Amino acid sequence: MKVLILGGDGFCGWPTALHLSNLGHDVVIVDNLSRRNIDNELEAGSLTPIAPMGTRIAAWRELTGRELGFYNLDLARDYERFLRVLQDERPDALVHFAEQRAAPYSMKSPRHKRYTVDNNVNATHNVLCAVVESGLDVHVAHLGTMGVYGYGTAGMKIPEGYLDVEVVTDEGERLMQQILYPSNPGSIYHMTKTLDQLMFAYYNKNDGVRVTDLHQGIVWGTNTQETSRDERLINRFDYDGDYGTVLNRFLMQAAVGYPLTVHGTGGQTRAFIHIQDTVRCVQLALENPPAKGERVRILNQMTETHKVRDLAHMIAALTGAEVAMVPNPRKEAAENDLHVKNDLFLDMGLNPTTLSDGLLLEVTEVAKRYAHRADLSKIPSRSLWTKEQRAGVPEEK
Ligand code: NAD
Ligand code: USQ
Repeated sequence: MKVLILGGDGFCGWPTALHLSNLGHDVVIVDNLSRRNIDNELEAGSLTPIAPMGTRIAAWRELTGRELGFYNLDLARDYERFLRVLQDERPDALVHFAEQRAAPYSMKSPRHKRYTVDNNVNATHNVLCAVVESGLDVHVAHLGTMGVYGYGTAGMKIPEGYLDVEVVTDEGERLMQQILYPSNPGSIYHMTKTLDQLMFAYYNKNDGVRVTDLHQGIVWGTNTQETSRDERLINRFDYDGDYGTVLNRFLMQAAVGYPLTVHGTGGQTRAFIHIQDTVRCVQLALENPPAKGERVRILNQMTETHKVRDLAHMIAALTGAEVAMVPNPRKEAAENDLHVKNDLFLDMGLNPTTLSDGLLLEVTEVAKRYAHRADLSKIPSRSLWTKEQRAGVPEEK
C-alpha cells in the first residue's frame, strides 16, 4: 500500500518509514524538520549522530534500491499544500506522528504552551479536514499516548479506549453504554492528545473517516532492524531534560556515570514499549484497518509497566550506576499503580521485546558508544509545571 508518514523524520516516524518500506510498501515522508530546529533552540542534540534527511534517503536507496518520498511541509500551517500532496500521492493510509511530543517542553513557558497547542491541534485538524476534502478513503493511524488516561486505574485494567458504564434513565431503567475513557492529562502536551481524540470521534461520526488511535506508552531503545543497517540510518536518541524520556535517560546516564535522576519518590508507574515493537504495532494497525462505518479504533500500544524507581534500581544493579532522588519538577501523583489491557495487539501477533531481553545490550551498544557526544549540562530537567514552582526562577523564553 502507499503510506504517508507524517513526522517521518522523528524518533518513532523514521524507523516506521524504513520498516514499512522494507516490507514493500510505498512510503512518503512529510515533516517540517521542526524537531531538528528545537534541538537548535535548546542547544541540545541527539546522542546518536543523525544524518540529514537527504543523506538518510540516499543511504536507504543505496542499500535497498527503494525510494522514500519526502515533503518538507508544516502540517499546522500549510493546509493547501498538504491537500495537494494528498491529491497527488493518493495514499491508502497515513500515519500521524507529527506533533510536539515532549511534556517538559510544552510546560516551559507561555510561548511553549501556545506553540504546542497551535502545532498539535492544528496539525491533527488539518490532516482530518484535508482527508475529507480529498475525497479519498484514507485510513488515518495516529500516535496517541497512554497519558490521555491519566495513569489512574481505580483498581481495574485500563480498557482500550472505551469504558463500559451503566446509566440509569429517568424511568429508572438501567442501560449499558460505552464512552470514551475519561481523559485526565498531566501536561499541556498530553492535553493536546486528549483534544485529538475528540477530533477523531467527530470526523469519524460526521464524515466516516476511518481512524485508528494508538495509545502508546513511553518508547525506549534506539534502533530497529532497519536503522541498524548503516550508521547513516541511525535513529535519534534524546537524553536532555526536555525531550529525553525516562528509561533512555537512565541508560545514557548510566553510560556516562551520571547519577540516575529519579523524580520525587520514583513511585510513578508508567507503560513502556521498545521502538522495535512500535514499528511492528504500526504495521499491524495498518494491516488491520477499521471497516467503513466503524467507530474510532483505539489500541493500547504498550507491553509492560514499571515504577520509575524500580527501573533506576534495575539499571543500577546492571551497571553499578548511582541513583539520585531529585525534587520532582512536575506536578504529578507521587505514587500510582497502572494496569493496562493490550489484548488487541497481542491477538494480532505482537511478540513483545521485554526490558530483560534488550536492556543491557542497549547500554553497551548505543549509550556507551556515543557517550563522548553527551553534554552533561543538558541532563537536568528544568521545566517546572506551575507558577508557584517557578517563583524566583528566571523565566524560560
Ligand atoms: P519526534 O519529536 O521525534 O518526532 C515528531 C516529528 O514530527 C518530528 O520529526 C517533527 O519535525 C515533526 N513535526 C512536528 N510538528 C510538525 C508539523 N506541524 N508539520 C510537520 N511535521 C511536524 O517525536 P516521536 O518521539 O517520534 O513521537 C512521535 C509521535 O508519537 C508523537 O505524536 C508522540 O506524541 C507519540 N508518542 C511518542 C512516544 C515516545 O516515547 N517518544 C510515546 C508515546 C507517543
Ligand atoms: N522521570 C524521572 N526522571 C527523569 C525523567 C522522567 O523520574 O529523568 C519521570 C517523570 O517525572 C514521569 C515519568 O518519569 O513521572 C515519565 O516521564 P517521561 O519524560 O519519560 O515521559 P512523559 O513525559 O510521560 O512523555 C513520554 C513521551 C510522550 C508520550 C508519553 C507516553 O515524551 O510523547 O506521550 O511518554 S505516556 O507516559 O505513557 O503518556
